[in-house]
Amino acid sequence: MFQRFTRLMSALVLPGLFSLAGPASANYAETAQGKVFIDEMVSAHGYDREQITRWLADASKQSAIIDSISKPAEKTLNWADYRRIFITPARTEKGKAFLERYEKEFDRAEAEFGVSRYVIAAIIGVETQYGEYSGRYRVVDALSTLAFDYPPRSRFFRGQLEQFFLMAREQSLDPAELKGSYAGAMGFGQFIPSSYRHYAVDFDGDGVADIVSNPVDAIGSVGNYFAKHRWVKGAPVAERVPDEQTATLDPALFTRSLKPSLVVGDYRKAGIKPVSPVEDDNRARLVRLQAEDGQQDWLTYHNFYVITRYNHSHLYAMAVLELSGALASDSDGPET
Ligand SMILES: [Ca+2]
Repeated sequence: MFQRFTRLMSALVLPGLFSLAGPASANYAETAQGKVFIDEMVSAHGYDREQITRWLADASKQSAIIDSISKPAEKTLNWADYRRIFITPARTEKGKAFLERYEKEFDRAEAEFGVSRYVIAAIIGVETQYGEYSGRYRVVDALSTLAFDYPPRSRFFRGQLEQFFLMAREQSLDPAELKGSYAGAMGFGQFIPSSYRHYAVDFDGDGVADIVSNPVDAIGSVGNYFAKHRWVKGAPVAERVPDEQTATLDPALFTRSLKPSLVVGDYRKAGIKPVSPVEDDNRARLVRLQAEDGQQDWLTYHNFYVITRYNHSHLYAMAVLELSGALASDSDGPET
């Protein structure tokens, strides 16, 4: 019934009005791309044609999603503005309560994955304020909109839509009900479907890896994500470089790629004196930030790069680093 009603609506509304109207039935099941997608889900993964058609037909195009993905905070803000969003007394206070509440599970995650509890908690804090804001869009709406109505990333999100249906089937979750961010990221740690399938773990032993509503599974899954991306236990993440050490530095030493292309020795030769216990052959990248009180230079190491594997932004990694430090201060737990 709903399907017929939405088809009727889309016939009555001029296509050009969709973007003004916000949510709208795009009837993705009847588009050329949608039909190919349905065929693939049936032939490659054995889905029931009627079922997958129904899910796609019920997906709404959301113009707000396209607006959001077109201007992510990581691309439009400087560090001062970005920091103001994520580093707040409330986020620190709630994080300490979260660490206390799940103390035993954090002990277990540190032992099993070798990842600091403060980093795991900071990721969950930056992503969703410890599960408070894990997304208001239906994932099927978000991923369908981006897969079929956002050409710049359609290939990626079409893949995520496929992964999403597979993940829902594997975890016995209803794809019509799951909610997430505008980019289809779900749960405490905002895993996109492919990450869910690769890195989510059942950390409380109930047989299901549920990172959407189970904070214990989320803690283990973030730890596992970091371990799989080669977090080095106890290694330094980044350190502030005094201004006088970078005042006359060759600009080429501020490398562009998130992946460090130089080593500590290159920076030592240029006059930078790291205080962290790092060897000359350790990978490093010098990053310049626009902070509230002027520019800051940071020498970042391998573990900083690992944080950017979670979200491809050095501002994101800085926020996680600073929040993890705030969570560790005056804490009973060991600083690692
Ligand atoms: Ca579980």
